[in-house]
Amino acid sequence: MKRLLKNGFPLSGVLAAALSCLAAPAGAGPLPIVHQALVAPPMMPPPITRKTPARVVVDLTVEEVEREIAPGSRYMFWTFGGTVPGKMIRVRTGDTVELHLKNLASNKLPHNIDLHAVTGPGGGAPQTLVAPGNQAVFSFKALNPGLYVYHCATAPVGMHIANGMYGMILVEPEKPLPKVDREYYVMQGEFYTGTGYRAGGLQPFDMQKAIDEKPTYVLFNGADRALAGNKALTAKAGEKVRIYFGVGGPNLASSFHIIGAIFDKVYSEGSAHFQRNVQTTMVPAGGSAIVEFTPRVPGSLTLVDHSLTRAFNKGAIGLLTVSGPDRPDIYSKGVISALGAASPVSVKPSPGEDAPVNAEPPQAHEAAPADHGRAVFSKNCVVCHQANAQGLDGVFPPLANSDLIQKRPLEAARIILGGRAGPITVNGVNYNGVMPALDLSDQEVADVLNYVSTQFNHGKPVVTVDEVKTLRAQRQ
Ligand code: HEC
Ligand SMILES: [Cu+2]
Repeated sequence: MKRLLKNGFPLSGVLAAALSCLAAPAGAGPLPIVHQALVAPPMMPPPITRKTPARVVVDLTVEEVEREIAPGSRYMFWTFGGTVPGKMIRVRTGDTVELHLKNLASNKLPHNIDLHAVTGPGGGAPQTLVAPGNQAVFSFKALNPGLYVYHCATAPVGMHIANGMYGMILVEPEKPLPKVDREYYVMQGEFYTGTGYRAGGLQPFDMQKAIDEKPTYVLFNGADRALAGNKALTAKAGEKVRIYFGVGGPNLASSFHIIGAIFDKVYSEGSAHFQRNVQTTMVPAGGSAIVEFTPRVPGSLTLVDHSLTRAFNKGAIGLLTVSGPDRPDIYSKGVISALGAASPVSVKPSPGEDAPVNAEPPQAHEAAPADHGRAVFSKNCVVCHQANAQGLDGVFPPLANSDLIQKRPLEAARIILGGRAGPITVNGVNYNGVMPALDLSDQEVADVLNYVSTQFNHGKPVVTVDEVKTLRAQRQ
């Protein structure tokens, strides 16, 4: 993965010298260029073995992806690199990070990135705001070692984070952390979906729930059971395990605890100093901790937010399966006997049987059969105009009871067909935003507008496919 920038002086004097000046601080030679390996959580990119600074090129692509948030329940996630949390970046103190933030043309919204490892305004956010189909290149020097959260900081910020736009960057100290046997990457975040926990179908984002800080889900790594079943973390008894743990939020702090383990070390708040022998560590929203422990007994360890209804009723639970020989000197079998009885009865739990995460089987729901207009609406419009088409104060105009749709349906069809930018007044309220073109067929445009008109404006179908076809022809 590593590519050293060849010292280009023999190539051509002036040009190479100029280039190397751009790439390196004054006085230093050109930094070797290293490409960041990006791996999906809960895995970590490999530890750094370099002893000197480099220019680390990170290709991070924003992807808006619809996938399961819980079995049978789907959600539109906004991600850094296609995963929640976003891909881990791993650099060394003194490195210069050259971040290429790409916003896929198929995305619907502008995004940016604020890295808590940056020294400077907005953590880089003002330098990286990109519309779909564009990329920003931004570089910064990692001055302080530590484990830092990054997140999208595009308005409404809470909404971007609540949809999954957070991850972490590990800035290793010059003298690296001691070697361990296993490293994992776990982040907690809440999700505010339109209906209840594990409700079926495509779930919209609910801004009011987010404002009230009443999440439907509190999750590790972006999905219910993301760390359970065959996706549980694993370790052998006696191995040293290190978890890079962070909280994306947007709102809740975590009382991070592992049932059945004691943290030998906690680098609180992701800093350079550690405490020993910790049971539960408090991690703030937008903060982190590095925890280390050594499982010694086979069975399941359970990762939880020890605010426990979040674990058992909202999903903040994960498993680490430990293999190895029994150690009755550390952890004996329970011996059960009737009070006053003579012969004890041994009860033998098999490893993993005690894991509460399996207590409640996932309920799969069939998505209700929806007409085409409603399907187009939930897939394409809800993300901005909201579940009941009520819009979002000052940001997205309402489609429900919209005077524009009621009085000028063909204008509405034109907007849905081609998008719109600039000042617009709906029901006497001014908005000034960008609605991207959504690449819908004539049929989809007609169906979604007729659905919105019938469902949310107490009207009738207002446009035909032929009319949309004519509008499209006029645009060309
Ligand atoms: C990425 C966010 C976004 C998405 C997705 C989106 N819109 Fe919009 N929409 C906007 C914004 C912002 C405006 C205001 C545009 C402006 O200020 O020029 C708007 C304006 C409108 C308007 C005119 C104003 C009104 O409230 O009546 C209609 C109609 C409309 N959108 C319909 C839709 C439909 C139907 C869909 C789904 C097929 C959709 N939009 C998807 C952001 C979005
Ligand atoms: Cu964003």
